[in-house]
Amino acid sequence: MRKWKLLAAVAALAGLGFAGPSPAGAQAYKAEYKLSTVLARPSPWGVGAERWAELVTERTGGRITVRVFPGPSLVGGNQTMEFGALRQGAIDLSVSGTNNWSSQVKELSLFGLPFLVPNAAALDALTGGEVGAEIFRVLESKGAVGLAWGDNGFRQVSNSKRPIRTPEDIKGLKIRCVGSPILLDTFTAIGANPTQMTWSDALPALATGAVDGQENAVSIFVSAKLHTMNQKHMTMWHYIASPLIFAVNRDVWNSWSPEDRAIVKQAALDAARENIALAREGVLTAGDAVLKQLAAEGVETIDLTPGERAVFRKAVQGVYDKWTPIIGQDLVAKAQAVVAKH
Ligand code: X2X
Repeated sequence: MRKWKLLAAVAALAGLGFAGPSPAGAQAYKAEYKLSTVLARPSPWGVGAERWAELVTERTGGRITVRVFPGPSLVGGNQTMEFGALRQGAIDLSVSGTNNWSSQVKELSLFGLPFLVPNAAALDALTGGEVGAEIFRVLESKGAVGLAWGDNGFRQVSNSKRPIRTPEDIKGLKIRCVGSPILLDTFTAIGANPTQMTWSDALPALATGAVDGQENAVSIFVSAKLHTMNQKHMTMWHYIASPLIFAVNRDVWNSWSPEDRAIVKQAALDAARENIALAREGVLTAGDAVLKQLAAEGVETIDLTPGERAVFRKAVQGVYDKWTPIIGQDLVAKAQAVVAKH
């Protein structure tokens, strides 16, 4: 037993010994690593992504130099293609929303189930527990190593036409949705007219009135200045949470020394903590700081009563029936059990 422990210790030390910048026989590091993110600063998402890149570059003394590509320009702006590019190696690292990857990783539509997650504590219990671990195992089997969960905030609905309190109010409104099929089904179920487009196409579509509304987190609404794009009515229905995932291409991850992997992971956790704090600051009800500022810009915020929210929840039951088998019965049941405690 003692001898075994000694051998293990020697092996670990030898491993560290070979972990230098250009060890003989080990895979060479790239001169630069590409990090993809939909959003740049000042959005909390962009802060998380850019901070991760900075911390990794700094803490590895430049052994791993990370360059940020927002937009996400590495996939021609098509955010739904990001996961494929990450697993194939066109992207080395990414900070992405679960919605954006959900058409390529079906389990991620879990977070698209409408009105599943009631509050941030429930979201943290999901991502920090067995559900999050299971999703990271799925990602790894597909070629990406998940290192940390961040947050983009609860997604609210805004529009240029009228206040929304009931499914009747949203009927027929043309709503831009992020590219996740479950969200299109959700908006269709409540009577809206959803249309999917990239974020870069969404902004001119809102500005010109080609679409009436959109669904996004308040922090994104503010950083993109959607109040200057006709968005005067915002309903705080918290219909989905939108966690972020900090991930690395699996081959790239395996090419790094254990020491560097630990640095990259810790940097992801640190950057995610900062991102989460910013994403959740003052954005949940009409009385919160950010929404008061928006009110001064002419944006009317509507808080739904629990009863009003329940009417929407009832209207989307068909989405659960259709999507639970696609996401996986077990995973959905596990998530519902966690949520029930909050
Ligand atoms: O496209 C969006 O709406 C955004 C920026 O929030 C996401 O990528 C999920």
